[in-house]
Amino acid sequence: MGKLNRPNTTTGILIGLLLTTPLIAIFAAGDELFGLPVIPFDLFDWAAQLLPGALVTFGIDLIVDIIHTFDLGQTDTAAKIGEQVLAYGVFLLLGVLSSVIFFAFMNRHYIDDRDTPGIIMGLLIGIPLLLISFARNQTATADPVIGAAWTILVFIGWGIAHSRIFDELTYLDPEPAAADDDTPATEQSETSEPVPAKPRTAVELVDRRQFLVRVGGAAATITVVGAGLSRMMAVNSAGNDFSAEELESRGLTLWSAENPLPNADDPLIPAPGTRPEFTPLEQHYRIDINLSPPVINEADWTLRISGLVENPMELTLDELRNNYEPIHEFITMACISNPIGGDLIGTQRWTGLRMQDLLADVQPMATGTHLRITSVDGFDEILARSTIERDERVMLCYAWDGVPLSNAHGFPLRVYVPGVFGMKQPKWITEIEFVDDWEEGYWVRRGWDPIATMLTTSVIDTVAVQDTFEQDGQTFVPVGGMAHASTRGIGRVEIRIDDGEWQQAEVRSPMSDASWVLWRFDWPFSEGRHVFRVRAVEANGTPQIETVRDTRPSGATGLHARRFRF
Ligand SMILES: Nc1nc2c(c(=O)[nH]1)N[C@H]1C(S)=C(S)[C@@H](COP(=O)(O)O)O[C@H]1N2
Ligand SMILES: [Mo]
Repeated sequence: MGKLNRPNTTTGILIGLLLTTPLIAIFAAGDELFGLPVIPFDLFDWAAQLLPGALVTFGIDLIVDIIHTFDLGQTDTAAKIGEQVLAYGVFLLLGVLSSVIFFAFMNRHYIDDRDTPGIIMGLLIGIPLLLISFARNQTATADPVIGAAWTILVFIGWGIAHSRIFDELTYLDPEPAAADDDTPATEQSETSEPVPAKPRTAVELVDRRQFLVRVGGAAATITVVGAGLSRMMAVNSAGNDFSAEELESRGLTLWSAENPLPNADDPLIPAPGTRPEFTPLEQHYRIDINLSPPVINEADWTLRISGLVENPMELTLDELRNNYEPIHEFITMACISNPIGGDLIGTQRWTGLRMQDLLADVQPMATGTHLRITSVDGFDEILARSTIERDERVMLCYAWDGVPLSNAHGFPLRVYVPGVFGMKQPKWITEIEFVDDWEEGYWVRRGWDPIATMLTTSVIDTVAVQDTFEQDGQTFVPVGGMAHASTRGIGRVEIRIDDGEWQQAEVRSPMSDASWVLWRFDWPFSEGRHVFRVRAVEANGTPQIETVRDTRPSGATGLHARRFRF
């Protein structure tokens, strides 16, 4: 009689990779095509919330640092892609582990049924992951029952594939083992009981390698098709912004497409290569705790205002838009994780209602001193009532650049609090509860600054050596960039070349008292190596902090410098 073939650990790993890779592609395609849950993302987001805050923060810092150091493109996009790859990697590892355990189990227990073990395996893995997905997912737009059925079916299919592959690989080989058989004879003695297997006729026998190649081919096909479908769809549904076609189909027009900026008549022309003064929606950075942005259906959404108030309210988006006077403000927002010179900063025109107006309607009790704001993704922040009473700019915002917020930026409603970093400005809010004490918000519990005052910063965007001009026999190079002192306002911007004096740059007027300014300095060209430094001085004369300090816990400080050789 021939020898007994059983899949070894290496085969288990190989099969695990071959079966779990297409599984990922299937989930990605299901998301893009039908708004079905992406189990690997839900698992990752769920695990990230359970892990100690310090570890998560460390991970985020590390990703931002790596992107910045190696200049891997726009930080937020690169970071999300990095996180998604990590999420897929973790899922793949889990899948491979499951396969190895499955084959090890099957090798040791004889089960006289082909598909049942696989179905059981699919359920054992699928059901806990489905529960995690229920607890965590906010991206799926499909009916939850359909999402659940889909998830379970996909895992059962994955399990059955394991069973059938095991069945194919386990047979009594009528020939003596080939020399290059990758199941070494010694492996067999590891098991205590021999596993009976169906003898196969020569015709039924498929060469094992050939069989694995076939499985691999099928896996690759599913993966490529799934990934291709996701890519095709992702272009339309990234949720990061509205494409021109989507705007048109919804009858929307960007405010900026039809209106000049409030400082449009400022004569100072920015140096070529300076960032856009008004950040286009699709270029605005995105930072949040979700792998893909939550998707909220407007019809299912209300803002609930509860707690220590005389008049609790529940408002629809239409009521928020129509019952309160809309206000507009040009706002520069930055992430506390933005390194010096980083791209996690942008300026947009925010539209919403004054929180002061809302306060007048809900009538907080004397004891209701703080607002606990919660979001659909589990994010929360606390806001002092006195901040709202002091500053009429505190806003509940529902539009950017004249169109509804996109999913990525907090549809349907987000908060704006002047003077503080983005971590204090929840997106996708659902509830405001008046409470009688301050408490830590989401990122504060994870070790970041409880106040998170936005710091003064200045950046050199360009030393435009391609755009020199002559004046009085001297060649000048336009140098330009941005400076921002939050709501404190920029007093002046200064440039220093090498060890020279600090010299004043020309500064454009700001778009608002909350926006950045663009500056320009025409540098008298000289050959050689040069270091350019920039610093901002606030309106009241306070200079930008020069001490080099990392983003954690209160935001980065230090001066931006760029080196050039001409
Ligand atoms: N619900 C929710 N709101 C959130 C966050 C989040 O993770 N969840 N991240 C905050 C952080 S850290 C920043 S920097 C800003 C970024 O807003 P943007 O993505 O629209 O630029 O959103 C803030 N609001
Ligand atoms: Mo942030």
